Amino acid sequence: MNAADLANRFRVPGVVEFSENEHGLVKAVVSRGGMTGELYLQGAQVTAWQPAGATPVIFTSSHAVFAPGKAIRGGIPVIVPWFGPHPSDPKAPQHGLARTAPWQLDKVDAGPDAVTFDLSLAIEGFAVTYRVAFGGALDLTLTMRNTRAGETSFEEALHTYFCVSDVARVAVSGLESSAHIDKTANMARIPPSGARVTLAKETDSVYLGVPGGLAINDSNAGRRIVIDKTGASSAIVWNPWPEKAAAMADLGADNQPKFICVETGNVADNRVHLAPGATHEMTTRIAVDAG
Ligand code: TA6
Repeated sequence: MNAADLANRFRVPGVVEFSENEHGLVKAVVSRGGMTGELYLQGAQVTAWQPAGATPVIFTSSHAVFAPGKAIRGGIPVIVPWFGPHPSDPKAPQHGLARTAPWQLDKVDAGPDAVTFDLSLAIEGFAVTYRVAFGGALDLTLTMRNTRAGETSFEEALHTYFCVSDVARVAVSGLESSAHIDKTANMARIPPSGARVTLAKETDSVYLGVPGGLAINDSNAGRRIVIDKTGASSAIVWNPWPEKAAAMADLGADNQPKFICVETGNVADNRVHLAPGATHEMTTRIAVDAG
């Protein structure tokens, strides 16, 4: 549907508005009581969220391309049903099919605590539903239902880009007891460090069996970004560092220090197995405090 059709069905004057760019990409723009947010229908991709009285929390590259079929660099890409390269098809797109697909918007509810969007997508034997609630926190719920006649499995991640003062000066807590796969070191398996995660070089780490919530401690900015999760056993920490960022036309070295990806999901050893008709739910809640 185009912006006009969506507005006819879902617009909430002054709270939820729809617009369309020159390439026909449609987004919802949310604003209420000082909180603002953005959601593109392509990929059901959140590209902005800023709670009232805070600076932006969700990062989107200033060089991002907003065009049909092109993954938007930043925000919260929804990664299903595989993470990274396809396990067997080298021609399949990296990070699954959902993040460039046209999702269906099913409902918008401007409730007392949040402005909530319900979206859905059918891909490769899965019925996917995704709820995004923009409020004092950002609440995300991703549900996968197996519509095949047999058992299946999948990987998933909410590939969230967070605004930070300087990626070299933040520390991620909540991963101290988890081993990780180091994708910059030929997929080496690294035992738990017992310490918060700091970045001093290109970092691409897939943490497995992550027990609880996470936090991005940005003392330089005087804030902490708190990431609570349910149904998600993996966490991925990524920043390409300047040299690789410079080679990414939709990122660039200028954007590189300003974000960290701390992603929540179920990947690699934590992939999810589903019986026919079964569903799996994953939630992520993002909030900020003074740290
Ligand atoms: O989540 C980290 C990662 O898998 C990195 O390996 C890097 O490829 C990043 O995702 C971005 O992937 P993209 O396909 O969006 O360029």
